[in-house]
Amino acid sequence: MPETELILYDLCAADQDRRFSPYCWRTKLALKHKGLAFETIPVSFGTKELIDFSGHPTVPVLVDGSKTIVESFDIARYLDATYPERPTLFGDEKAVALARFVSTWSETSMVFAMLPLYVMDIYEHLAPEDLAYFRETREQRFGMTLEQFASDSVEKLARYRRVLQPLRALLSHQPFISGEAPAYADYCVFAFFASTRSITSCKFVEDADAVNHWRLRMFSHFDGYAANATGYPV
Ligand SMILES: N[C@@H](CCC(=O)N[C@@H](CS)C(=O)NCC(=O)O)C(=O)O
Repeated sequence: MPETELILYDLCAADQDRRFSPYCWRTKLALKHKGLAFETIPVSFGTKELIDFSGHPTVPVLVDGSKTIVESFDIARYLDATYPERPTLFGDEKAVALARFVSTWSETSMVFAMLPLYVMDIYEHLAPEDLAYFRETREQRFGMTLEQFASDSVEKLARYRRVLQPLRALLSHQPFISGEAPAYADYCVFAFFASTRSITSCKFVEDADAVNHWRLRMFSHFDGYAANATGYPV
């Protein structure tokens, strides 16, 4: 029987191999965890009409045969429900609730502290035709220019590292967020490190930090899947 083949629409920079969407990284890592074969189709801000068929404005968009699934957390839930015979991404329903908290923490508190540190790196890696869209939409979101948002980077890096304290404390006790082995909560957070590596050499954490040790474990997971993607040195 042929392996299941799923299709993922994945955000790319000017260089189509640089995949910088953390939410798409969550889905790629979830698919690897399930052991499902998949192909990615690069989508840039300027070619977003490629996902018009989904009726949804953001990637990831996953196509599984006749089904189209959107929103990274919903995709992970879908994969566990549809492929229950493969390794679970969550475990039981209580673990889903906890993973949802981790997901929300990472895409609010953590990313708002992290984004000023790499927003200009995104900008510098985009295709010329995507620059105006990115600047306009993000400046509207931030309520200031990209340059203002990215200013005071030394102070902002220190603040970001303080925001990581709950993660640091957890990873001082156990190798992964999910315990002895990584699962979806790990992918939710690590996705931001995997995605930023495609556009910046900044590692965001100090070498001795427990978060860095976990980050390196995650990069080497799945035979170095994330480490082998196009990007700066791990
Ligand atoms: N809540 C969504 C967030 C997805 C998202 O924000 N994707 C961004 C890329 S990282 C996107 O597609 N942006 C399109 C745009 O800004 O036009 C999820 O979890 O899937």
